[in-house]
This record gives sequence, structure tokens and C-alpha cells, in this order.
Amino acid sequence: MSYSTDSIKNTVIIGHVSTGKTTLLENLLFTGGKIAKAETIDSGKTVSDYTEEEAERKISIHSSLSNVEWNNKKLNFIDTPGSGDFFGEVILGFRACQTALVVVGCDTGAQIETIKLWRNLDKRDKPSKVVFINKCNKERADFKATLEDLKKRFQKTFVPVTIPIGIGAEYKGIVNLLEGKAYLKPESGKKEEASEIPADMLKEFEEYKAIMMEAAAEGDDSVTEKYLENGTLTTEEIILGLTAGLNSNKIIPVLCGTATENSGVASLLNFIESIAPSPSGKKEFIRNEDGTKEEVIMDSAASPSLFVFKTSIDQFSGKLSFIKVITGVIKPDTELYNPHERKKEKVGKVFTILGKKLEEVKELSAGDIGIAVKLPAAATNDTLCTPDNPITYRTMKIPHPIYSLSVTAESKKEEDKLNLFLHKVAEEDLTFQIKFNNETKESIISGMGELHINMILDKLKDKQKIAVLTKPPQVAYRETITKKAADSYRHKKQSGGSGQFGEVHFEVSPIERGKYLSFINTIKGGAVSKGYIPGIEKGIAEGMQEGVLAGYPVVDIEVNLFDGKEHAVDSNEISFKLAAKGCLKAVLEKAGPTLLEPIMKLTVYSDDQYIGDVLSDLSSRRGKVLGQDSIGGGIQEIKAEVPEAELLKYAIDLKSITSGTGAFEVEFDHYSAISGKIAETVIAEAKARKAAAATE
Ligand SMILES: Nc1nc2c(ncn2[C@@H]2O[C@H](COP(=O)(O)OP(=O)(O)OP(=O)(O)O)[C@@H](O)[C@H]2O)c(=O)[nH]1
Ligand SMILES: [Mg+2]
Repeated sequence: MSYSTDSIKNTVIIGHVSTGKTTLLENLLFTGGKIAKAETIDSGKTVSDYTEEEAERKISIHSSLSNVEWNNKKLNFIDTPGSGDFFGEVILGFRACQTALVVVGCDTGAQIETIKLWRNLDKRDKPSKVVFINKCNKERADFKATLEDLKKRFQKTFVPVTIPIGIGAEYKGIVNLLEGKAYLKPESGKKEEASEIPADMLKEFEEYKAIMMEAAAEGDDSVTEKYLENGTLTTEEIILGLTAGLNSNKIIPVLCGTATENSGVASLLNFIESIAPSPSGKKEFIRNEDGTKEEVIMDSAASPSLFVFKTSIDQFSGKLSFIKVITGVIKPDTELYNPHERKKEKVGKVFTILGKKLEEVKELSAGDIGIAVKLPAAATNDTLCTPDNPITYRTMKIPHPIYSLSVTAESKKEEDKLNLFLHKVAEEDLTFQIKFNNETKESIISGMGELHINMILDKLKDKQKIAVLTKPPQVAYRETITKKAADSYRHKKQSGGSGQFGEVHFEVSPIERGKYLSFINTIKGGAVSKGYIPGIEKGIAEGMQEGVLAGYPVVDIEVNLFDGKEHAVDSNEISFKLAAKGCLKAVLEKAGPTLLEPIMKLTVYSDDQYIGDVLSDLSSRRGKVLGQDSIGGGIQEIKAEVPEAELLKYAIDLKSITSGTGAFEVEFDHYSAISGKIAETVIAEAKARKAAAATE
């Protein structure tokens, strides 16, 4: 079956950990007839949480794609993990979908990850939002309180489209306000069926319907007029108003139910199929090389182009590229071009997927999501297009990692295997990085949190059978100077044959942070020939690699070469290089050398109730708080500058300070001088490391 752009709906399912996203999807697929039975999380057999690690831990770790046909429309769903450690898997869902289905617990209201995701939706792709209030059967479930909580936190127009019949232990099903029908929760293993609204729900139905009508009237000008004229709206007019309001993000429709009992699910399918936006007519952006942006409309009639939003390796099928078709129609054997790799790529067969099960399809139209198998060069974030019109679609911005560890294989022999595995992981998961730090000679792995990194280390141990040692990474300290100083150095060697001779006089002074090196040559009268200057510069560059205090690289100095001497026969470039290196060392000793430490720009998100603890903890970490802002939803945003050395375990510590609710972002900002006890410790540790390395 082929689907045109306007019969496709792409929905990313997001929300705090364990709100029931995967269970809801399982029941959407069951109700839609895609699967014969809805499995439970406990069984470990759901479509979406199909990996061993997900089944074992009973949480989602990867995003997964599935689809269901409903009233001749193709509904694509991307289920995402709720844990902030796997945020990278959510970003790609934002990028590929027009609608975000935010799942909220009826017993909890919006929780911290939901609030963070909400903020990110607004910052990033701005899809339309629909809320599903799940777990209406829970003991402490309270529909009205949850609705109020959402309104208070996000200050938006939330409009119930379905409401619960009874709540908690009394939960019986839902009333669909649009359809004017009730859907009582079905018997176990069965699907919902529409029925008359129970008499004792009629009053509530009328009240909520009036609220929905008013909101719909605000969604679109033509509907507003109708409402003012007639004082009421037909169902078609309500749909028109809601559709417009949802499209422009003015209205957030709210549905409800109990995923584990397959209740409220049919109405959600109906709603997405009839009201959620399709990709048809939606804009995409091309980023030109000069930084300008260009708009493209998703349209099947144009020549084919697509965006790769995820890459994964399947043990049977090999590399799977998850693609979003932007223009044209992708058919089997379509020849495309990858401008990033400057390579032709042929899409072989075209697939869609149900969790892990590939399903071959005839074609994918603009706006649709699917899979291409074994594309030779394509990586996540690549665009494939026609060779005559090489373009690049807007790429996904990957957040900075917040937690790093230094890793080595216990056995040196396994070092290569370890690196190979880690690089493979990084290819699939853009929030995971592996870098070799040349300065400290460490392999550093970084990710979005302790859980994220531990999952990867577990795989290393359990699947690859590689034993690894981990430790916090070394901080990249620097050295600089605090005052002007001058000195000279003569390099001289005369051992038969031709000798070596070079003499330089340097004056060094501190310069602005971040300027690294300014080299000036103020020699007058040709005391040192021009031809030796490159040698002197090389000597300075080499000398700066190892400072005089603790052997850390030297930065932010001006070196003035103000005098020198050369020998007609013995001078050469190498002599001047060695002279420069020696002179730099001597002059640095005199110039008040000091240590610099990296200072990070830290943004912490914390629930109001933990603010005091977060702030006092920051001050114990030598942090400088720059500002504190309430960002709505009972969440405070704290901006601070904190030394990197104090943040090595912050991903773990913040969780314990805030009972797992806090979150943060961090990036390098600048270097700042340290002295006293802290500096003494750093110097002593560096010296000890050097001594240990020398005896190895
Ligand atoms: N009582 C009740 N429990 C539910 C409901 N929906 C899901 N659950 C349970 O909540 C737990 C988490 O469900 P999941 O579907 O894994 O939640 P999730 O949002 O996908 O979780 P992550 O992907 O790990 O963030 C499971 O034990 C489900 O059985 C519901 O409507 N009512
Ligand atoms: Mg899940």
C-alpha cells in the first residue's frame, strides 16, 4: 500500500520515565490491528522495547519506529525513552515528526523530564503537542488536578477531548467529547467499542464540550465568526478550530485513558488520524554553505531528497538508516547523492519497520518515515538528494555530554577491540563520544549521564567480554605567567666537526586569556638572521607544551625576541630551536608561573524544593552563581561558573541532591588562575604521575 503525503501522520511519543509510553504504543498497535496481542512491559515482549537490555531493565533505552494504518491513513510512531540519559534518542524523534504526544501520569502530573522535554520541544522543532493523561486507573489518579497542574506549569490552553468515567479503582472508561460517545474499558485482550454516554456523565460531557467548543472557536478566525454568530459549533467546525489551533500550537488537546487496559486508545487513534497535522505543506530548511537558510515544502511532486535521522546496526540486516523523505517519492533502487560524503548512494529495497521487524514497502512519499538498508556512506544527519541539486537539510543539534570517564582495557591486547566497539557505539548514538586525549594519553568516553555510560560499559563486559578499567578523566590544567620577565639562553656545542650555536634573549609578558601566544621579533641590526626565526618559533611552540610548574601546557604569553647572537659557521635552525626552548624555560621560571584550571558554564534545572541544597552544593564546589530564573512549571534555572575539577561526578551527585529530578547542561567556558592549597595538590599529583610513569 502506498500513502500520499497528506495521509501520513508522524507522532513522537515522549514523557517522563515510566509514564506508560511503550505500553500505550503497544495498545495503539493492537487496536489498529497491527499486532494480534498487546504485550506487557513485564513480559519483555513489546514491539518497542525489543532489545535484550530493554526487556531486562524494563525501561526504554532506544527510540523505536512503528506504524499502523487507521482509516486509510498511515500513522507512524516513534516511541522514545523517558530517562534524560537517553535524550539523544528523543531529539531524533522531534526531528522526524510533526506531532509530539506527551504522556503524563494521572497520578503524578507533569514531572521533571516532561518539563525539560517540553522546553526542548519549544527550543528545537516546535511540533504540535497533544497530551495523553495515562494511568487513570491508579490509586491516586486525579484527572482535574493533572489538568490544572499542566495549565499552571506550561501556561497554555489545554483542551480535554476525552474525559475519564470514574477514576482510580472506579475507572470505567472514557467519554469522547468530539464523537459524543463513550468507550468503556474493554475486557482483557479485547478492543474498545463506542457506546452511548452513561446518563450520569451527561452533565460533565456538556460542561467539557462547552470548554472544547470555546477553545476551538479561538483556533481559527472563520470558526470564531461562526461561534459568535450561532453561539454554538457543529462537530466539523470544532474539528476545524482544533486542527488550526493544534497546527499553530495555540491549543494543546488532552486525551486520557489507561494504557494497560487498552482504554482511551481508539479515541487517540481517531484523534491523530483526523486532527493531528500531516507533513503535507510543512516546511523544511536547507542550510546553505554560507550559513543562509532556504525553505522547502514537503512535496511528493519534487525530485527525491531525504534526511537520515538515525542509524542502527541490525545483527541480521546490517546497517539500517532511518530516513525521513522530504521531497519526491523514494522507490527501490533510487539513485541518490550524499553531498556530505561526496558519494553516490543507491537506495536498494525500501522498508518500514515495526520495532525490530522490517517490512518491505513499494515506496515512501514525501513526509513519510522508513528505512534504507546498507546505504554505504550515509550517517545520521546526512542528506541524500539528486546529484544535480546538492543540498543539506538542517541537522540535529546534539547536546554536550555531561559525564565522562577515562577507559582502558585491563589487558593491553584488547585495546584495539575496545576502541573498535566504542567507535561503533558512537556511530549509532550521537550523544556518546569517544576521544583520545593526546595531552593526558587517555581514552575518554562521554555521555548524557551515569546510566548512559554504565549501559555501554555493561555491554562491553557482558557481550564483548572485554574487561575495562575506568576512572574519572584528568582535568586539562594549563600554566601561564603573572608578570613580565626577561632572560637569555645560549645553546652551544662544539664536539669536533661542525658545532651548534644559537643565543636568544626573550622578554615574556602575560596577555589576555584565550589569546594563547603572541610572538614578536624586535631585534634590531640583524643580531639573528631572519632564516633562524622559524627555528625559534618552533622552540617556543615545543617549550609551551610543558610548563615549569607541573608540566601542563603553557598558554597566554607574549614572547618578545629582543636580542640574540649567531655564529657564522655553527648556527643552524635546530640550534636556535633548542636555544629558544631553553630560554623559554628560564624566563617562565622568573615570570611568576601559575596554574590555570578550566571553568565550565553550568546550567542546572531544579525543582523549587531543592533549590537551597543545589545552591549550597554549588558553593562547596567553588561555583560562582551568575543568575537564577524561574522558568515555569515550578522549575528554577541556575546559571553558574564552576571549575571542571569539581564537576567530574556532578551527573551522579546532582541526582542524589534532587532525588533524581535535577538536570544540567555544561560546556567549557574559560581558564582561570588557581593558587594556594588547590594548586599545590594539582602540582603534587602531576609530579607523582610523572614519577610513576618514569618507573613503569
Ligand atoms: N496502573 C497503570 N500502570 C501502567 C499504565 N500504563 C503503563 N503502566 C505501567 O507503568 C510501567 C511503565 O510502563 P512503560 O510503558 O514502560 O512506560 P514508558 O513511559 O515507556 O517508560 P520509559 O520508556 O522507560 O520511560 C509498566 O509497569 C506498565 O505496566 C496504566 O495506564 N496504568
Ligand atoms: Mg518506554
